[in-house]
Amino acid sequence: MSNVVVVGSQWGDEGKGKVVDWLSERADVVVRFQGGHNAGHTLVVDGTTYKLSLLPSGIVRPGKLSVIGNGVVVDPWALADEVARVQELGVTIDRATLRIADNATLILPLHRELDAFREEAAGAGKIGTTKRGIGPAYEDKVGRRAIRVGDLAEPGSLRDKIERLLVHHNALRRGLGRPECDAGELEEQLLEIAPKVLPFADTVWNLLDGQRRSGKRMLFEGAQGTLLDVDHGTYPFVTSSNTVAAQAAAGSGMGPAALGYVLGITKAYTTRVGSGPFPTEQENAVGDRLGERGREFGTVTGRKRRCGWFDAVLVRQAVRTGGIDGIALTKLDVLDGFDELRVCVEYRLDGETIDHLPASPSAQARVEAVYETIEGWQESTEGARSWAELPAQAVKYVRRIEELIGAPVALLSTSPRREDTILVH
Ligand code: 2SA
Ligand code: MG
Repeated sequence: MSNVVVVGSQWGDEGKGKVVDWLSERADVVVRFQGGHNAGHTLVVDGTTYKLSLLPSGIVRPGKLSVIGNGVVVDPWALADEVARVQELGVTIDRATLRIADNATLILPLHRELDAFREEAAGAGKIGTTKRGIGPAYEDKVGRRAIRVGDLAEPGSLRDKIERLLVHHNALRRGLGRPECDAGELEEQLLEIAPKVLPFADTVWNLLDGQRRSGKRMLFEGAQGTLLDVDHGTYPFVTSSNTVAAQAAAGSGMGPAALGYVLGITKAYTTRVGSGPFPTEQENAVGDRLGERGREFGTVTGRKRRCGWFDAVLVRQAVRTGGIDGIALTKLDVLDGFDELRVCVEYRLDGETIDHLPASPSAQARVEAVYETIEGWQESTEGARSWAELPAQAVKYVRRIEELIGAPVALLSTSPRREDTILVH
């Protein structure tokens, strides 16, 4: 197996956790390269359920190295909590199993607060963020005033960095009518949490380069999905990082040639949490049924997900912008028992037919899905472990999706259990 990058090809929650876990068994190193604890991956291993947010999925498997790359935004308190929670389930987490890039940006309490203040102030125009402080932390990174993991190891200069950061934030907070932050208090908080983070800090690009040279197999674990990418997604209703596969290189400090196969995790229908355009959304019995059968609630925030038909236009766009070589199709069993299924094959915009989602937010909100109807199947596909076990109509549905998106289905997942995975090619 070459190295593999796993990305979501829709709006996140495609079932990446299970596929990453399946692949991590075959990898030596598992690397996260963007996002933070806004991600939520549920893994079921030997009957134990692990809910991971920030830690790479490799952490639950003995003998794997898990790496949090420079492209990730790290909330040190969330990290410490998650490490403690996973350790309680019997997992060993130490420097042999976890490393964190010393040049990764920290999420601070003021970022979480700012995220919440802004969402509250935005009313109906809110993004529907996870309120983890992700956006504000990335803003500070790009604004060149962030506190980074490695800064915790230099207590002598920490105060200066905090004061520089607070010039910006306190002006912002005054403008929002919120109390200012105290530099001394933040310094104290950071020095207190530092011993929980610094044991894992490392020069990750160098470590990964060495791992690669010694032939170790790497799995790059994406969070969220292509339509939430800050450039290629449904801007401004996106997250604040690049979620496409190319970010695996920049967000870990490896060259693009290190990435290998790009696997796009794709749900057999479509869901989205938070606000923003969703052309195939079904605010009706169909959407309710997909949500109930698919148990569509967020791992991290427990929010109910919006549900709709499969949108081949969006996934085709994700295949192209992300360089997706093949997809893992998940949750096909949720479609069992429908008389008819619909798949969006193109859009209508102001009387014209278009084959992609335009960049303009107002155009995105106006596009209408054009559907093709495919006959459903009444048999259960849940737990199918071979192609031959699938009803003929289910095979037809999968084949039509491949044709429409221009990428092959490499894996088919037919239940949350890792054994229920069909390797197609
Ligand atoms: P943010 O917090 O700034 O990243 O939010 C911006 C938008 O990105 C969406 N977003 C997500 N969408 C789906 N799943 C996500 N992760 C968790 C999960 C979600 C949860 O995997 O289950 O538990 O609710 C995720 N993270 C960010 C978010 O909804 C905004 O639209
Ligand atoms: Mg998720």
